[in-house]
Order: sequence, then C-alpha cells, then structure tokens
Amino acid sequence: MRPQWVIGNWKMNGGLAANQALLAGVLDAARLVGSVRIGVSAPFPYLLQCQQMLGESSVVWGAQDISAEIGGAFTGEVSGAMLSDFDCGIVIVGHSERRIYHGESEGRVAEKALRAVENGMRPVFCIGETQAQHDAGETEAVLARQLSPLFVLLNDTRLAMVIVAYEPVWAIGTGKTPTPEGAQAVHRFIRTQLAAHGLADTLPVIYGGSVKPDNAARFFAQPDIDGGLIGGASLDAAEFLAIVKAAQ
Ligand code: G2H
Repeated sequence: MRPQWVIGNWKMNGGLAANQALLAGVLDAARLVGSVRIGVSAPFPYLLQCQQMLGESSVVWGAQDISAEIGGAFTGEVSGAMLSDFDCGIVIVGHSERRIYHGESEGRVAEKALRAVENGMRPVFCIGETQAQHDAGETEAVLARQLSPLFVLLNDTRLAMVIVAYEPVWAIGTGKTPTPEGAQAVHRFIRTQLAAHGLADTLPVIYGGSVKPDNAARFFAQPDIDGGLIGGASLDAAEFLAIVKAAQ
C-alpha cells in the first residue's frame, strides 16, 4: 500500500498573519490524521515561517519553484541550496502556471527536478494536458513527452525521489474535473511510463485540479491515485482538513 499525500499549493497567496492561522490548521490536520503525508508549498518569503512552525511536526514544506541553475548571476532566481537552508523537503516543478506564464520548457522543468533531488528535496513534478489537447485525444502523448526529459536526466535512484502530479490544465482553478475514473485511467498510463524504471508500483502519483472536500474522496479511492495537490482549497484550514481526512 502506497501512502496518500495531500500537498497544499498556496500559489501567490498568503501573508504572515494569515499563514500563521493556516499553518496551525495544517498542524492540527497532521495531529488528527497521522496516516496521511501532508505537505505545504509556500511562496519563497514564507519558507522561514514554515520551517519555524512545522519544524517539529511530520508536515513537509517547500517552495513552488526552484532554479535550474546552481548559483551566480541569475537575478530573481532561488537555488536548491537556498531552499535546503530552510529544510525544504519538497518543491513543485513544472506547474502549468510556470510552463504557460513563464515559458518553462519540458527540458528546463526536468533540470529543475534534478536540482531538487541533488539538494535532497522531492520534486513534485507536474504534468498535464490542455483542454485542446484533451479534446484532440492527445493526453497520453503529451504526458509521455513531458515525462521523457525526466527519464533522460535522472537515473532510477534519483527518479525514486519524484512525486508525479497529474494536473489537467483545464481542471486547474476552474471547478471542472475529470471523472475519478477518467483520472484513474490517466494515472494508470503514467504508471506504465514508470514501469521501465522499476517505479510503477512505488512512485507517488497524485492528482491536482479543483480538488475540494466534496470530490476528494472519490479521487483518492482510485487505486492509482495517491492523494492530491490542492490549490484553492488549501487556503482554507477547514477545507484542507476535510481533504486530508478524505485521504485517510
Ligand atoms: C492545480 C491546483 C493546485 P486548484 O493548480 O496545484 O489548484 O486546486 O485551485 O485547481
């Protein structure tokens, strides 16, 4: 049995005071539901706050992006070593909002995953098709293409650190979702891609895109879905707790 993960992706939301209340709620969730692996991906300025508040708990925290560079003259970038200074255990890479708004290529995203692993963090490697690709029946081809640079850059030992997040772009923040069975079929396909690396049965593959308290349990009940990456609903402590409970 693979453990279930529930990871909050706060995106560009929050502030010191609001985070304090939210992180207290995350700690409550971790105390109440010990069987679920809980993560928080916060904006860079709040990683210290996460480290201070979550440090004694089972909750893992991390950033929403990492530089593909190691260090030096890259204004605005944040390196893996810097994230390690704040004991980050996870980092999101290749979220569709980074791929779309910041032009991150498939190769670049895989380099970021490599930097994460080199610095002891688990990359939450996001993949997903757009509405047009979905409608054209290209989902599997798109996902295979997004995964392939990862298989080139990371050897199987490093690959074992990855958490794959399937996030159909058309479901992100829209309230639209695939059916749980539809998501399950895609997760099964992702596991076939992992099979060549001996990781089909062990790597966490989580679902993201409009996961809410009222639909979470149906996604998490699918055999190949190992939890969720939660955006909007992770900003409300009660909703986040309800989703964590749905994963137990
Ligand atoms: C997808 C998800 C979290 P939301 O981006 O990564 O966000 O749950 O708001 O759709």
